Amino acid sequence: MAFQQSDNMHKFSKVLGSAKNIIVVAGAGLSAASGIPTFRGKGGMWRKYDAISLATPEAFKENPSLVWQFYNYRRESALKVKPNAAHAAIARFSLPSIRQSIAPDSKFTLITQNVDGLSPLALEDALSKSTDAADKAAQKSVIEMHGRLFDVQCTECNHVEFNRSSPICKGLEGTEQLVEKNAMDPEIPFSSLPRCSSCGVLARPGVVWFGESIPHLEVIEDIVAEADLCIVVGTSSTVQPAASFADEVQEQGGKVAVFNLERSEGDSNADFLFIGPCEDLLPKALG
Ligand code: BJW
Ligand code: ZN
Repeated sequence: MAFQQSDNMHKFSKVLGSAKNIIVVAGAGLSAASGIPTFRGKGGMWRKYDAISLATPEAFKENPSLVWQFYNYRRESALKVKPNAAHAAIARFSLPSIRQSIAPDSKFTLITQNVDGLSPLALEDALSKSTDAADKAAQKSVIEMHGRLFDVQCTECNHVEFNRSSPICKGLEGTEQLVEKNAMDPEIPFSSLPRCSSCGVLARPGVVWFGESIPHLEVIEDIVAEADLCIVVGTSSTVQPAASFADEVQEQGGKVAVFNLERSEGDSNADFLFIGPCEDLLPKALG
């Protein structure tokens, strides 16, 4: 029989209900309704800023001052926003007590490419509202595969510190306005940039740049290899290796459902395609 894609939420619920190993692969669209710009679409960051000069290890070597201003700006923006209904729907679904009635005896992992920390915050919030012991005991179900904006990582000893202070250091205070105008100061001295709290040398943002390997990719690959349902949310599916996870799940006989505001790379192969804002669709799909 020819492949038939569906946009039927009732049929999706049936597949969800019988899935045993569910993954959500998320991208910037998940946080769009919180007010965090995406990378590639209309108003996307890579339309205003040059990714190669800001999100590669070479760029940081060349000019850590520019790169730190960009990430300071991103940190300050992320500190001002809250998880939205899509983060909340995923977080609730990740709780065993809730999932049990929707997809009995299933395992769940959110693999997010986002570095904004909103999914872990939504999970904390969902957990704080639960009184169920199984929820409290459950393993953390969020993997932030491209790192975290609030991790500060030493360039020498690799010490990583989770740091949500604002400003991150005196030297970057107020530089957000320069970034807004795309007029960053190329000459903030090294000595005024964030330092490692353990050994004192220059630190870098704890995110994964182009050309860098994904930390613990083998753990992620094992989870993907077990999945029988891959729910792809708000990603253009253009950045590897995350862009391949859906195909891998389908190749091993699993189903794929894509939730995106617009058509995205490879979505014609998905078993389910739901076009619209994920903050509206996910609470219905996972509720
Ligand atoms: C909504 C919505 C709403 C809006 N509701 N939807 C194989 C082939 C070719 C190249 C490679 C390859 N393997 C590796 C590479 C190189 C590279 C790569 O993939 N390049 C491609 C561009 C071709 N990958 C890497 O370098 C990765 N490393 C790696 O694989 O190591 C091994 C290796 C290295 C080199 C060669 C070979 C192997 C690392 C990638 C790191 C990506 N880093 C960034 C920056 C992180 C820090 C930061 O935030 O600054 O990660 S780039 C940026 O893109 C960020 C994102 O996580 C990532 C993905 O973007 P995302 O989330 O998809 O956002 P958008 O904007 O593209 O899409 C948003 C979507 O949301 C749109 O579709 C909207 O429609 C939708 N949307 N509102 C629902 N309300
Ligand atoms: Zn150090």
